[in-house]
Amino acid sequence: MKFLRKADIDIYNLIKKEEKRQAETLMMIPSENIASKAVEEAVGSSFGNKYSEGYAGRRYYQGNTVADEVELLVIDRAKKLFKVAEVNVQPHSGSPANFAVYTALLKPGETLMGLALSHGGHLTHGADMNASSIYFHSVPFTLDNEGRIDFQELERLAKKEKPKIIIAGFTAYPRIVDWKKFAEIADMVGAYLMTDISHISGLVAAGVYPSPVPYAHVVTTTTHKTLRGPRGAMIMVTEKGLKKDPDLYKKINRAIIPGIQGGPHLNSIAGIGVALKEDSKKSFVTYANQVVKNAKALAAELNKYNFKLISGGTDSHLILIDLRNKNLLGKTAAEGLEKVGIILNMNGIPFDPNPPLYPSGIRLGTPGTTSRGMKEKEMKLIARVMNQTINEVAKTKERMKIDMEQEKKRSVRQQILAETKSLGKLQKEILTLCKKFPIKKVY
Ligand code: DSN
Repeated sequence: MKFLRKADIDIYNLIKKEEKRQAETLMMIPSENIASKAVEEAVGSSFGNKYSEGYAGRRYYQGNTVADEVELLVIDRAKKLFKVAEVNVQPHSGSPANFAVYTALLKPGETLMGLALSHGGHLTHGADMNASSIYFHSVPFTLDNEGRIDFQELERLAKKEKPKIIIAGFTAYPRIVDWKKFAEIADMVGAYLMTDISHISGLVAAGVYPSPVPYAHVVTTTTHKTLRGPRGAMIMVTEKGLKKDPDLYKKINRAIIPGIQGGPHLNSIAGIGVALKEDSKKSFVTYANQVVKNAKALAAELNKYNFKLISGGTDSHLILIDLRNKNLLGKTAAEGLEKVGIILNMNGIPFDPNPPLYPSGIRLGTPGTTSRGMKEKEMKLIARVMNQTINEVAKTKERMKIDMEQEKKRSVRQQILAETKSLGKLQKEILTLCKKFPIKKVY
């Protein structure tokens, strides 16, 4: 970064600071990952200078012959990797990708059904305050008491509400989804089945998580999670989708531009292409397998430490923990873990008695640590440090006689963490682990 360093020392220093933060902590937010140097170079390339509204062969501006080549190449790679009929690689990220599908298939006020935000669905799956429920009629479905999708309720609601789209997708669901069951219900009521595989697309590409492609009409995904690419997204149209609606791809393309976006980010598209090539390698299959093995190992250890895992465990990269038996809010636990270098997020749990800003759970995952080469042995260490951290913080809270209402105050949480003296020692353990597994970004 010699040019940046000379031109703008402030931004250069902040980038270096963030690199150091990432190097010295564990990336355990399940939607984050460490893209390769090759991906970074493509994203930083001259493609970022070009405007390319439209699609290959039909651009509004001149100078797009190379843009056409790169976009078609990336589409081709995505089609092959996911075995789909058509792909749009232009969505700037997951939220516009999902909104484009709704724009393509629904008129304002028509009905969509997605997993409730409080049960692990995404904001864009019809959550209150999101455009997906402002402009469309959203009927959420939920999980059962075991933390699994409640297909009986879904079927009952679908028959009653006759949605035009059923969304099978999530940000906090650790289990394998029964795509076939979703398809049966969608087909029963004549709905489009849209699957949002943002979290698991890398696992699907590698064949370590079942593909929804034979069952869905449309599949959306971001490209920066388990897929390990740059920030961006794709909308895939399946053979089944084209059978239901031969104009489906055209409708999706029109919804992206002129519907909701202008020019595509060609530099990100080039980066997605690089990632898709990496994702086609045998080594990526090994990586994706290890992501799941690590998550299962971590879940097993956490169970031993009496953590209450939603659904009891995981089949994927993701773990959701109900912390109520540990007497700590998710926020306090996440902040305490950040102090020791374990970066994860607070999260709502199904039927959470606490409000969304002070939820009862935490969510974590293994894509980032697996990209650094960590395996089951390291997961054991991480589980132990998590357990010690949470126990120590909870003990301090008890000693200070702090109740949950007080715990919601930032200053009180800071006080609890400052009084928990053992965090420094635990942080050193995590730092040593990070140093043993440096971030290389070469896969
Ligand atoms: N923020 C992402 C996640 O963490 O799941 C989804 O947009």
